Amino acid sequence: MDRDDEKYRALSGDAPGTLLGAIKEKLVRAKEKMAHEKRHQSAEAKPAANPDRRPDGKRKLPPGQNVVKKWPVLDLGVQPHVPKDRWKLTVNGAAENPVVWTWADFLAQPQTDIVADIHCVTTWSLYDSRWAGVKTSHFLSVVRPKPEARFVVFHSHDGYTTNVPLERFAEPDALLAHSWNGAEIPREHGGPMRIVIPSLYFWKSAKWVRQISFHAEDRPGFWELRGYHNNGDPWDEERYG
Ligand SMILES: Nc1nc2c(c(=O)[nH]1)N[C@H]1C(S)=C(S)[C@@H](COP(=O)(O)O)O[C@H]1N2
Ligand SMILES: [Mo]
Repeated sequence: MDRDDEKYRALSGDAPGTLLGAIKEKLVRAKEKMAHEKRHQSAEAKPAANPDRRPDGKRKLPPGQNVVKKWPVLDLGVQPHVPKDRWKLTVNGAAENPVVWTWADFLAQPQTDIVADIHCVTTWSLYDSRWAGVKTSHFLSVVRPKPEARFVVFHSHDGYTTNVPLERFAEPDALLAHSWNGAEIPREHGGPMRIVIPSLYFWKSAKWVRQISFHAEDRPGFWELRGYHNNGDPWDEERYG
């Protein structure tokens, strides 16, 4: 087993039959290299870079970001097809009520809309997406993390994982989302269900989610193991570790 194989094994300690083997290794390598070289890091804060303000008066564009009008697609080279009638969301780890939801269960939960900006670590930002789905705060009220649970890991159908502290996951504008701007989230953007955590760089918003795990200890995910920052707050420009 060579070094790369070992890395993938290490990361895919979950789903047998994920599509990791099909990942575009070159692409992963290139992004990993960028992370190590700390590309895209702005030399200094740019207070006057964009005059746009949020409703609360704060700047709308985090440091080092550029606004795009078209929504880019980023993945590991595979875009899993997950039919809704076979979709399942499994909760495990430190939770009092580790549910398994079908699509019908998911849609039977209270539904919420939020409007938020997307900030990708590769420096694009997309303003004003309207997402619909189930608030993470509602989800948490159902699954009830145990007192020791402090971190959340998302596991996706393409083998991707990413980690967030429980309190970031619980933020009031974070969603388990199924719709974007009035239509179902397209497959390439993570449909039928993806996570949306607007306060963090978009790599923390896992697409094609199949499992949500609660842990007492932090467990870095796919990009966090490859040089991305563990927290990923765009306002603090936490791009690379
Ligand atoms: N399952 C999965 N989720 C993922 C990724 C991925 O490769 N697989 N890429 C992440 C990264 S790096 C980004 S920037 C966003 C891209 O989402 P988009 O393609 O909808 O723009 O998804 C994040 N979630
Ligand atoms: Mo990204």
